[in-house]
Amino acid sequence: MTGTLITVAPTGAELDKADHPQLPTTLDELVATAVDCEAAGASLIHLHLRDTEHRPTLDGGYLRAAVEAVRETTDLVVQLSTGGSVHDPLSQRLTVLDADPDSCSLTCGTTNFGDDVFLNPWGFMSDLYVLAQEREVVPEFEIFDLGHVWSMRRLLDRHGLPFGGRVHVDLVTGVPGGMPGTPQAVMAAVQALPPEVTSWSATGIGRAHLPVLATALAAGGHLRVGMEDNVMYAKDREVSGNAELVARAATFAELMQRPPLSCEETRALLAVKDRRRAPSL
Ligand code: KMH
Ligand code: ZN
Repeated sequence: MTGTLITVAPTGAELDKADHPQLPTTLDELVATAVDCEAAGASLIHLHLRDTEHRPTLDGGYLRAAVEAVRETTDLVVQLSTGGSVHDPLSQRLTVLDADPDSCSLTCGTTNFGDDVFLNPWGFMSDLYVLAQEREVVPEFEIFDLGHVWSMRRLLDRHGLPFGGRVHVDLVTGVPGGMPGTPQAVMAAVQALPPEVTSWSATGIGRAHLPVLATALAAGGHLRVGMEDNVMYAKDREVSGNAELVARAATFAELMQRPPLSCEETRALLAVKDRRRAPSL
């Protein structure tokens, strides 16, 4: 069994800065979070951007600035969300790849998302997948429900393997409308994954956070943590920041004899293209 890829999803598109002042929403806060989380054991960062009013944005200027700043200050694999917020139009979600990330999320189907709908019709998934192949960006297949596994199968059948040839899946459990954050749901999805899958991680939203983390570690999966998915460290105690969640995940991983992967190991695991600037002599 290998070490553990720890992804941090520090911000998301759903929480309000006013309710969670420690949520990293400015570029400076994002960079500081990225640096702290890398030191704590993360090797991949899943980014959503916020504008000057701390509202979710897919504006290319914000996306590019964040990709460049995180790449400049850390060795983390930089993944941009193409999910955005439930209010973002599909056409704008496709423009995310213009910011030249190492990786992008690719959700494998429409799902109810609380009172909203997170829209991912087949045509959008298919266009995004082919665009990622053309731009040499490694997709992370986001599975919110069991049926999404079959949509991923359909993408692979129709378009072949992603750039780099590795197939990395993230099971997002506990969204109201998706599969529950239980060991049983995680294992049902894992057992349904096609043979092309080379690695998988899992996250549990809210109180599913720890049970899903423990299940993934025990079953040979990798971890995703962060304030996008969970803001509670314990009952009645909110997290001080993202690094605290990464540090706890790293401790669990160490205890399970699957220590955190370095950024270089994660780059190899996912076969991302190296877009970092060569150091000047
Ligand atoms: N914010 C959610 C509607 C992704 O990043 O690709 C979608 C999401 C998934 O967070
Ligand atoms: Zn996201």
